[in-house]
Amino acid sequence: MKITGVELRRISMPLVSPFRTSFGTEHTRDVLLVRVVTPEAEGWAECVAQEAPLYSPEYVDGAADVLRRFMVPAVTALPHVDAYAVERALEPLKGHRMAKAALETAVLDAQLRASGESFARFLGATRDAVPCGVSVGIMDSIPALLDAVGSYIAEGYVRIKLKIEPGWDIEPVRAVRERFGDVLLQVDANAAYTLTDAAHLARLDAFGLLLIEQPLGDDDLVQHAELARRLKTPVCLDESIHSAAHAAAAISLKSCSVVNIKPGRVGGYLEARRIHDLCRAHGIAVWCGGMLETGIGRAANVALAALPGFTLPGDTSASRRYFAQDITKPFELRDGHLDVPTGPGIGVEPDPGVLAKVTASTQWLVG
Ligand code: OSB
Ligand code: MG
Repeated sequence: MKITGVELRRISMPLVSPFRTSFGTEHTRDVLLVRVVTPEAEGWAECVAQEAPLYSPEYVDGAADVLRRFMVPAVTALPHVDAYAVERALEPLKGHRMAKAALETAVLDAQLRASGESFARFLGATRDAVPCGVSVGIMDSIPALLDAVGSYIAEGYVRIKLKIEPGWDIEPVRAVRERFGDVLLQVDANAAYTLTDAAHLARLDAFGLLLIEQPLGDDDLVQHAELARRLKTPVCLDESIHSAAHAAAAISLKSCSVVNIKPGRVGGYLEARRIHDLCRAHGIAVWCGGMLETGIGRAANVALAALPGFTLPGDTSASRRYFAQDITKPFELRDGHLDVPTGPGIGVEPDPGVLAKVTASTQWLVG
């Protein structure tokens, strides 16, 4: 396969409600889509970088820039391209894993559409539907939070994740536990605490949480290991795990007992699968995180979440949790699960009419 050209497309997707975390509030997803064209097939992917570098150092304008200047030229120069060749060609470029993941995933989609194989089959999925959780943002009040959680539970979500930060932690968790009984419940701090908060975070032990996600800083693997010794609640890492090497370090240091795998954060589905394999071999549970993806990113995540080591429900929620209108056929919850796409590649495509309506700009890069 040889690449004819690559399209970078920016779309603007209003969220159905603002999403507040310890690092900021999002109202609209400003998404970069990558379309790879080859004589055999086209491939689509979504870059998960956000508008501002608050969750990670990457941001969407930066991702578009590094793709345009360095990554697309490196890949269009290859005589034979597949996802592994893209990974090797981009390896000398430091960082920018979300940008790399988008290009590698678009090529993987094209390659699999050409061969007629689904993402799920390529990755080694063992299930045809995955149980879904939902990530619930920080709210203005406890009653507003209880309303939101109540409607998600009514829709069928099998696990609730509450975003926390200092000043919004013990009381919201207590209120959700009291109102909704033994629902599967976990929290995500997005790096809002330090090790000096250990005694405070240990107060969460009383609520039987599945896990606490990324309580400390991105670079704090050693401090997470110390915190994990002081908490009964299992520690899960998100921001700290950039690659399989980081996962190996976290496992050796005992920094966590659970890993949130986001393919964008780790540079793509090939690396995401390696982290899954490594964690599975070491008895570390994994689950599939999310970055408020459209149907394009969600389709591939749902395929990944169907691998055998994904033993906890993911943040792979239905389209309507994010958008009034998705750019693909919407993902809908069925008995708390999403069906794993079975068609070639990611198994879904953007609706041209919807895509035209949400597109802010396009750029065509020729090899
Ligand atoms: O930390 O998991 C996170 C969204 C954007 C950035 C970081 C995170 C999140 C979520 C939402 O928690 C997950 C989703 O529903 O896609
Ligand atoms: Mg997280």
